[in-house]
Amino acid sequence: MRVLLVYPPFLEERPKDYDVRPLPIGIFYLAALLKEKGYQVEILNWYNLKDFHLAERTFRALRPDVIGFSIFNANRWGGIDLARLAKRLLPETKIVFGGVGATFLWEHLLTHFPEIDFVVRGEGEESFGRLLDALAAKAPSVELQKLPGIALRTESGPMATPEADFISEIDQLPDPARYYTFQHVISSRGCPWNCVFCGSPTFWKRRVRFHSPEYFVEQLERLSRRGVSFFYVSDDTFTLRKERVIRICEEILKRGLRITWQAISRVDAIDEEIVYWMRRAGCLQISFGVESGSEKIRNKVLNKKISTEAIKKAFEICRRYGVVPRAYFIYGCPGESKKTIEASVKLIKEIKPLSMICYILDLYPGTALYEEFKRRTGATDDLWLERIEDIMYHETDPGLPAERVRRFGRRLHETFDKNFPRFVETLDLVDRRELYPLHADFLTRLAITLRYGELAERDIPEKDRLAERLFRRALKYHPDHHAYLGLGIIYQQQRAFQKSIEILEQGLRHYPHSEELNVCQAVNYMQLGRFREALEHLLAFENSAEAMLRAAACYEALGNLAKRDEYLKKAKALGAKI
Ligand code: B12
Ligand code: SF4
Repeated sequence: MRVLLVYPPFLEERPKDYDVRPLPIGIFYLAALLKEKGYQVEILNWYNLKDFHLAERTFRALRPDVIGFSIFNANRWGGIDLARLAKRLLPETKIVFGGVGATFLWEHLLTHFPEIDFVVRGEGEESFGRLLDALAAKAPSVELQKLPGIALRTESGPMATPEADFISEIDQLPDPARYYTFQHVISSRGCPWNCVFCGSPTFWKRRVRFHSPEYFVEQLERLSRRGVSFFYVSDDTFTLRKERVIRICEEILKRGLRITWQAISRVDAIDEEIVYWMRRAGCLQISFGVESGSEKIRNKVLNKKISTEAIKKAFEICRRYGVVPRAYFIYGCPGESKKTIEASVKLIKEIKPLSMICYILDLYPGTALYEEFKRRTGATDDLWLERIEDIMYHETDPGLPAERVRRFGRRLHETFDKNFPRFVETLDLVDRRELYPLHADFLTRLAITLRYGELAERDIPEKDRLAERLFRRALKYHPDHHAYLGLGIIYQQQRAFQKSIEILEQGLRHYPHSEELNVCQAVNYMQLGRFREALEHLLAFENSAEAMLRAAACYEALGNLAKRDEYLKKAKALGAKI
């Protein structure tokens, strides 16, 4: 049987699509299991599909027996539109919706959209596997109605079968890294807490199941052998079990994996020892849901259950160990006011995050907040018949006009941007010798993020001066290659060529064969008209189109046209566009 798994397009186009581009992790788990069961599986990441003719051609060419759509709230319509198209072209093909966006809206979806045949509710592997087996065996509807964990249409209307049990040992699932390459990974499923805005408690029923450190690190190793060197560890709370996290980190170090990664945690689920091990094993950033500076909003309204003290402590630990603490804030909450936003502003200034993301509170089916909204307003799931991605809480609260909420958002962002230089200048890294190279790496990365990464677009004052100081500070800990290069480039851009030459000379003492340092140095000499010295830094890099091109320019300046042509030819052979 041929199965097509599709991640359908989102309704709205985003200026930055890094949040929606990655395929949901679950798709890889599903596909790996189906492959091992002998099904032919194909995955299509159509998160930004615009041309439905492409979908039409694909459906016609592949003629899948089953198409499974992975649904979030925001790509629900993309799934419905594609399902409609598929059903028109291939009426015999069974359409299955799964994922968090389908699980809680199964009744709505089956009631209003005849093109959807089944919804798989909750954890997908076993339920989908059983459904496919039954479809392959052409089981009649009465048999299908006995399969746990699904919903389907019967003569009397949509019905859900009893809930399926969770897979007891998730290590038994085939490792998707055997078949696929991906960057988002999870080492556990579920979260014991119960925040009202989050789908996890209802979806995973507050039970947490863990992959063993061996399973997880084996997966990382498989992926890293295929060239993945950075991972998003996307567990709801990666650090739930301290001993396990430390074992994972030790295993990464034991296997000598040269990887970096980031993780999600809670402020009350980390301590110094965990952060120390995570840093040593390549962790660059830990994200924490801080949500609000107002205790009332955080703990009463959102039910986050974390204290201000715990927040401060977690951020302090990360800052001392050279791990970027990222703060997630939510605004536009019930009871939000200037006062509560000022409480967030105060907290931001105190905890000094080095990265911050602010979301407007959304209402997702499956969350306690969404249920409360339905009770409060009498709304029903029919509201999803409108072509909208989601509903923001403030749209349901006359006390919170949109413009006011936007102002709140601006205030939070401005606070972060304006204070960021101080957040960086006050970093006080823990004095442990074995961490020195990592400290240098941390400071260098911060500087690079300021100049080229997510912070480059923010309105942070005096970014270049800050970056320069960070690079300099990094070099006090360790002769970091990128810090030398970063400084060399900054001075070069300031046209302080002699200064740039001096710092790059220092770098070249440690990394004489570095192409980047040598080419950057050559550029300095070229700018000063010292072409022979520039050539000394270029000629060794016979495999670099850029070095060969610059060498040709040097020869031209020196009047040696034969050599110029020789090097132009070399550059061309290496792919340089001349
Ligand atoms: C990691 C994560 C991310 C990562 C995505 C990593 C990735 N590639 O998956 C990032 C940071 C990119 C992200 C982004 C966003 N996320 Co997110 N994210 C999560 C998180 C914390 C974990 C998801 C996860 O890995 N689960 C574990 C795996 C095994 O489960 P799964 O992928 O859901 O798949 C299983 C089942 O759902 C099902 N299944 C899935 N697809 C299909 C398809 C078929 C055919 C079948 C049969 C079954 C099936 O079977 C799978 C295996 O058991 C969840 C919370 C949670 N705990 O679920 C929120 C969550 C999914 N995210 C959420 C949101 C809102 C977003 C954003 C829209 C945020 C934003 N404002 O921009 C974006 C965009 C959506 C997107 N592409 O993910 C919401 C979704 C709410 C909703 N109903 O739509 C959640 C539930 C959190 C919440 N607020 O409640 N997210
Ligand atoms: S927001 Fe985080 S801590 Fe709260 S229930 Fe969701 S995953 Fe757990």
